Amino acid sequence: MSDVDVPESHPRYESLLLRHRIEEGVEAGITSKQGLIAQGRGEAYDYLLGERTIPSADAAERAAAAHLLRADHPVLSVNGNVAALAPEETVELAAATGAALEVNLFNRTEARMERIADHLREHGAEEVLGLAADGRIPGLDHERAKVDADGIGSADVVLVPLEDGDRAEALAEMDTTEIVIDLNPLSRSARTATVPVVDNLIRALPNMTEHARSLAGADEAELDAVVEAFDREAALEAAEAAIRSPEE
Ligand code: PTJ
Repeated sequence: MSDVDVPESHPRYESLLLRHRIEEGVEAGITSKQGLIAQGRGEAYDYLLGERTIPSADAAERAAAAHLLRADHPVLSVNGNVAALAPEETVELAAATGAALEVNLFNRTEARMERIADHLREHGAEEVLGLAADGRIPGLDHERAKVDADGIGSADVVLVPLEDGDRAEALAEMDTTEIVIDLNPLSRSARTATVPVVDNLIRALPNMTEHARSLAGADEAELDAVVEAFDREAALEAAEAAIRSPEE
C-alpha cells in the first residue's frame, strides 16, 4: 500500500495513484478543478496507448532533450496539473538541461501562482519565475498571455506540458521552439509543436532527463543531428496508429 488506499497489485494502481495526486493538488489549492477533467481526458488516451512510452515518443523525448540542451534560454512552463503530478521530475529536468522554471496558468490566481511556486521550491527548485508577469504573449487574450519578460517572454525553447492550443499557436507565432507533452496526438497543441511528445507527463519527464544526462557531453553537431533526425509528422502518425492498433 502507498499513501493511497489501493494495493499495488491493483490493475489500475498507477492510474489511481495519479488521480489521487490530482485530487490532493485541488485540495491544496495547486490544481484547478478543470485539472480533474484534463486528467480524465489524458487517462483515456493513455489507456488507448497501452500506458507505455511508444518508440516514437521516446524519439521525441530525446529530441526534446537535445533542443533544451542546445538552447540559449530554455524554459519549462508549469501549470497546476504538472505541479501536482510531477514536481520533483520537473525540477530534475530543469537541473539536467539548465532550463528555468516558470509558472503559467490558464485559470490564473495569485494565490495559486504562489502555492505552485512554493511547492516547486519544496521539491528543490531554486528560482521560480512567473509571478512578475511583466511580459505578454502577443495575440492571446486570456491569462496565459501573462509571462515573465526574462522567462517565457524571451525564451528560445519552451516546454509546455498539458497545454491548450491557443498558447501553443501564439508561441509558434513568436518563433519560439515549442516542445508539447500531450497524450492526445490530435490536439491543436500537439499539432502545432516543433516536438510533440505523445506520452504521459509522468513517464515523459524522467525519460527526457535520462536523455539529457546521456547527451550532456555531446557537442553542438551531435545535438543538431538528434534534433534533425526527429520527424514530427511521423511521430504524430505513429501515435495515432498506436491508439488505433495497440497490439502493434
Ligand atoms: O493549471 P491551469 O489553470 O493552467 O489549467 C491546466 C489545465 C490542464 C486544466 C488546462 O491547461 C486545460 O484545460 O487543459 P486541456 O485543454 O484539458 O488540455 C489538457 C491536455 O493534456 C489534453 O489533451 C489531455 O489529453 C492531456 N493530458 C492530461 N493529462 C496528461 C496529459 N498529457 C500528458 N500527460 C498527462 N498526465
